[in-house]
Amino acid sequence: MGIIIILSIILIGVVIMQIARITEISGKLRGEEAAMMDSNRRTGVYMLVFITLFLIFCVASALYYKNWMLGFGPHQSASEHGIALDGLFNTTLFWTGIVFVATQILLFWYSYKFQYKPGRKVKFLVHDTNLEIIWTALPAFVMCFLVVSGLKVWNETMADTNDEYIEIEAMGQQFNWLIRYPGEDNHLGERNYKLFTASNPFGQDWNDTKNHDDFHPAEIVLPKGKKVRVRITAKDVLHNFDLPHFRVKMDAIPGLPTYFVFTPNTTTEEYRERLRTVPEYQALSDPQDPESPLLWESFEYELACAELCGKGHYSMKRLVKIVEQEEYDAWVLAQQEQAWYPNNVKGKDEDPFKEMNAADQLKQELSIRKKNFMESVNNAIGAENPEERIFKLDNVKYKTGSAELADDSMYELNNLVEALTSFPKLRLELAGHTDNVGNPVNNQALSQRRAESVYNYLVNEGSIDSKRLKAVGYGDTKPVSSNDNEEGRRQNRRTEARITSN
Ligand SMILES: [Cu+2]
Repeated sequence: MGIIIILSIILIGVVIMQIARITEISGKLRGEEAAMMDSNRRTGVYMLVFITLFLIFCVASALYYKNWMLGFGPHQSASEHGIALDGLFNTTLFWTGIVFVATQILLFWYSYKFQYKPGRKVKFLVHDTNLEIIWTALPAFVMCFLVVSGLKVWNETMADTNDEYIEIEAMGQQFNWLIRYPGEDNHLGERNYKLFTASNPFGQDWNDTKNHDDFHPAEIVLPKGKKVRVRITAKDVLHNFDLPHFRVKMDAIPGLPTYFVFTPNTTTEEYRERLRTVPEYQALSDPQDPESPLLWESFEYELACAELCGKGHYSMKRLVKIVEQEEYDAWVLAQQEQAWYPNNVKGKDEDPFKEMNAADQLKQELSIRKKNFMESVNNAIGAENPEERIFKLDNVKYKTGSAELADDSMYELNNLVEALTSFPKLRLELAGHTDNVGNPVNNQALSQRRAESVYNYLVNEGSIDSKRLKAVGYGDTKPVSSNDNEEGRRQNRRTEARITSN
């Protein structure tokens, strides 16, 4: 393809050269001056034809593509400041457009009008002060007007007001955008570039607890009508945070955080509604698939990178959704589950709160166990059927082959002490059971001694009246599950409390 294009260009060059030579030779035959005038007139006419076609093409293409262009037709800005910004662009386009059209027409018209004619003399204009004043003052005035109104819009847009806002962070890297939301506390935590690792893509400082609820969603979701401040940073090279539909565009510079403040004022759904009646958006979103939604139905806002930052630049796209406040709140709640710290850092080596967290976790687990245990005690007390007036001491464990209580059995035994204290009339039979592995006599003896260990703990450590308790060892005589597999045997080795009266 490339070779064909190059060959065509060379060929066209050769053709033009040949035509020029033929004109030259024919000129010699007809007389120089007549030939030159003839050629001038023809060139002048060509110029007029060209500028006419060119201007028609400019206007026609603008009309043809108007429904795709941001700032026109359905593509009004989806943010508040964007409307002022579009106005600015339109004003600039209006003035520069007048100058553009006028200069182009004059340029080409003059080349026709002032072509060589025998006897015509050039008029020399040495100096004209009035003319100088006019062509200096006029552009200066227009420029001042454009620059001042531009500064006004810029200052209003970028003003860091005291209004309430949602702050999010976007960090560009080759080749994607990392997004960070502040989580429940509404504050983004501290970060430091020295902390970048594979498991810490933002370099968040986990010592700062404000980081603990920050989450990193795959897409940007924002509520309609709320002010948003985006912190814009870059990890490696220059990127550019570009939300074209919101007229938000700002460089992301490594080492120099920038920001942009904007207020989305159109939800994704509302924007689709705008495109609904536009003929250009009635086509299939996937021309190969007749089932695919129409273009207006599948419209989505997007975040792009507007800086040529490397080979994968084109892939730096993120979905942006603008929703109503309630939907946003629900989304934040769901994303909160996936907060980075609890899912990727907590309890790991890089977690500065590792030990504290481990203690917290045990505490939490014990409180759940306690709640479940008390529930089973209450159920057993409330039950009519004698077979249901039993609760298991699942978390009472013994050292292997011995009746000595394992260290963490005390948590459940203390719960049992509490239950016995709050139900002073409660009397229990403490029943030890084993699986059928080994000698039945030994099993019976072991289960008896294990039941007695529990009995002793309750009486000695819990100060429970010994008359309320009785320890019985049943050995392997009362299995609750099959002894043929490990899971069944595990269920059979157990200690239970049977309510004898209450
Ligand atoms: Cu980029």
